[in-house]
Amino acid sequence: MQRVHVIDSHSAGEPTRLVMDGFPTLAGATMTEKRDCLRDRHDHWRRAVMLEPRGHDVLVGALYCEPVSPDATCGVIFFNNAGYLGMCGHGTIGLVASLHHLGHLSPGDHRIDTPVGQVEATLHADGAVTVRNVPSYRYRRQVAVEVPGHGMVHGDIAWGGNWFFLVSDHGQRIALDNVETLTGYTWAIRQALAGQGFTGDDGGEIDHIELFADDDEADSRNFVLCPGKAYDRSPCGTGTSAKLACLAADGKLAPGERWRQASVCGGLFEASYEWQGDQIRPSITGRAFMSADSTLLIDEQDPFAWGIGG
Ligand code: PYC
Repeated sequence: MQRVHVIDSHSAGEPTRLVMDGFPTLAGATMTEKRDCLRDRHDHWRRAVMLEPRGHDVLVGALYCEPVSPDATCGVIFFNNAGYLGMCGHGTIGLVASLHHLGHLSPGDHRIDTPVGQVEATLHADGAVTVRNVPSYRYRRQVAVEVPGHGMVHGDIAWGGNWFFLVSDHGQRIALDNVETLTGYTWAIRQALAGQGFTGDDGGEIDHIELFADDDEADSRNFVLCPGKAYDRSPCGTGTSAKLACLAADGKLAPGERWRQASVCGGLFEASYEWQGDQIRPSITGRAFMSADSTLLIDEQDPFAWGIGG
């Protein structure tokens, strides 16, 4: 029997499963090498904790790692039902709150190594967490994509730790009772982007699609489709970073000015940015709540020990 110690939490409704112990030791001197080792040699461990019968499509996994930088508190590798994420904002908030819950981390500033660079996280005295994300930027503005069944859709391509396609002029109703339609619409956009050869400037797949609408209480409400076809219950930390990069590039939000991003579920992240050269450093603040401290059991006799599908 294999045992995996996990802490489950959610940040503005989006779940994070933090793997503390039980995964194989990963080879590599950088977080990218460690992520590649997990993906190429041990991916069945991701599937075991993310997929049914132990996991589900909405869950994001965070593997707690030793840091690779001398000044970092820890490292982390994020993944989901479909594969690996570069960074994850809600997941970093969950990671920090979970480590605090375990007594591994105190309020204050911490550096965390990820495969796409080091981020900074501040655990505040009231339990809120601010993540100072990796440098973010808009790559292309108002790209036109022909989406079968929907006609021409225009959106920005931006990096916030993952690649996003951000659409404001979509004519869709962003509401919880409309998520099936929104999922179909954004999935069609994602397939059209891939089919027509649109990528990030590093050739990376644009695997997050983000729709925006006005909101009565926040500056904006979003719907974010994640790579495995689940939608983000939170406002999405990396998606909010991509949004800030577009707002900054358009001169619509000043450095230090607050942006309140609501999700389709009504959860909220507060954000702001500072310039770093021609890119921005976004800061995203939110809270996570603990939902379980468990030991997952993986029985080699179980035909579904390593997950269903994936
Ligand atoms: O918060 O960055 C985020 C995120 C990415 C995918 C799901 N949540």
